[in-house]
Amino acid sequence: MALQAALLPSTLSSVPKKGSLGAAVKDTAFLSVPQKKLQAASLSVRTQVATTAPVATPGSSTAAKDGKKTVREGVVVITGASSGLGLAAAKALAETGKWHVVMACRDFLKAAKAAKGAGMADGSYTIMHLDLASLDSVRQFVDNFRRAGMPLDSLVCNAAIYRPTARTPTFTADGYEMSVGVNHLGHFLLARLLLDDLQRSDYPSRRLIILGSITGNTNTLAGNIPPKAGLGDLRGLAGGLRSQNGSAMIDGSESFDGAKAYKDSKICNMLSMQELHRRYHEDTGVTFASLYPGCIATTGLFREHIPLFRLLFPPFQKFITKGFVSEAESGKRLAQVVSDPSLTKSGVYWSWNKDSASFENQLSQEASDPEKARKLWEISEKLVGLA
Ligand code: LMG
Ligand code: NDP
Ligand code: PMR
Repeated sequence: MALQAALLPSTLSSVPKKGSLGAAVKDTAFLSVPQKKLQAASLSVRTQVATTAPVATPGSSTAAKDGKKTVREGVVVITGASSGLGLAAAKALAETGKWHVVMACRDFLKAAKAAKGAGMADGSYTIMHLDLASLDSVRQFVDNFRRAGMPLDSLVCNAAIYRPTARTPTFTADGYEMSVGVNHLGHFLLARLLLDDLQRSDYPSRRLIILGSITGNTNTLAGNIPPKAGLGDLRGLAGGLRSQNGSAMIDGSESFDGAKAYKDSKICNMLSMQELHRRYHEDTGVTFASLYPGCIATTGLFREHIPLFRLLFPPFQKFITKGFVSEAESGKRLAQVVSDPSLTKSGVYWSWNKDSASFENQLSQEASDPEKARKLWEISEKLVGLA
């Protein structure tokens, strides 16, 4: 991690100055990073990652020569863009030429390889280090992002881990159970901090998107496959999700279940999106959304599942449940939630039907319980040091 963090400024320094953007870049804050440090670091990764500052200063974007308003290139931050859905969405957005993608990833070199492997054009993305298993890293990411001088027009909280067979918990740097720590708490802090940046953006439609899932919703068949999600009265979370003198499970149960911890974290994601909507949509105009992109049975999410599962799960979803979607298709769906002008409604949990048309889906009772959302918000604020 230290190596990746050290490499970070180099991506900023190796910006190819394309066309008029180059001049704009000079005015932005990010060149205020000490030059010596930049030069030293840039040598090592210049060939791996090329980045470009996508826009001039915020607010300078809409005047065109013919008097018509044109929308400037947007900037979207996607967490966990080094594989699966995040990578596919990063590619889909970058390919439109309308978005510069900030890939917020824990493994810098893996992300660089993934972007190249996916054929993403140099200059269409920037990789920045973010390890959601550390609240310090989240804060550092926010600092680094701000120092880079880019506006923030859309944030996608996509990264996740799933530990389906784990019977004992592992913990984040801050001592919280890993699945909820990464999938919910890390993103909760990130979203809260970057909300200011979204608010400052002059982009026509600013969005904050948090991935949900069908398996966290008990109003579906998939949500009824054991172990079922359920936050109970949040006593385990309130106790700090630690094993000693408490529980690593949100509902306070004594035994740890990695599959349930993941599904619980997805309820947290969906509740957080709605609480953000209630607290901030009206005042900020930011659109808050969640989604179930379909069952992307081939991603790295299942890397820790037993081999038999990994073998049978894709054909099972393809031919039996018909819930399967390819990574490319799921990437298009997420890209739609980021940028489609028709998906501006806030507080919505999006899903897609058999014809790949988006619709507003219903969340389970628990995943839409405002009282639980408020309680979750208050406890999470304490755990991440915001209250
Ligand atoms: C559990 O294990 C862990 O134990 C638990 O701790 C937790 O981690 C949990 O939620 C996570 O996972 C996972 C899994 C092991 O256990 C189960 O899911 C139990 C159910 C398995 C029973 C399968 C019954 C299937 C019923 C579907 C209907 C079948 C009809 C078959 C007809 C065939 C038609 C040609 O399970 C596994 O490892 C494998 C589970 C994978 C999904 C089940 C796949 C079953 C069918 C296989 C079909 C293959 C597709 C062929 C497609 C041909 C199409 C023409
Ligand atoms: P992948 O495992 O392919 O991608 C997850 C990403 O999260 C990876 O880039 C991974 O990084 C990153 N990540 C994991 N831990 C951390 C961390 N501590 N800090 C920063 N990044 C981290 O899974 P998917 O693409 O399938 O999942 C993406 C999202 O989609 C998740 O939110 C998941 O819940 C959701 N989802 C997935 C479904 C599916 O069927 N696959 C269905 C419904 C929702 P690295 O590459 O370094 O491992
Ligand atoms: Mg599930 C009816 C359709 C359906 C859908 C859309 C999913 C999605 N699943 C469905 C049905 C079933 N699944 C059935 C009938 C079974 C029993 C065989 C089943 C089993 C199953 C397992 C063991 N399914 C799983 C697992 C996992 O380990 C995955 C999981 O729970 O991850 C948390 C999973 C999933 N099924 C899905 C989706 C989208 C997942 C994984 C991803 C997620 O929610 O993020």
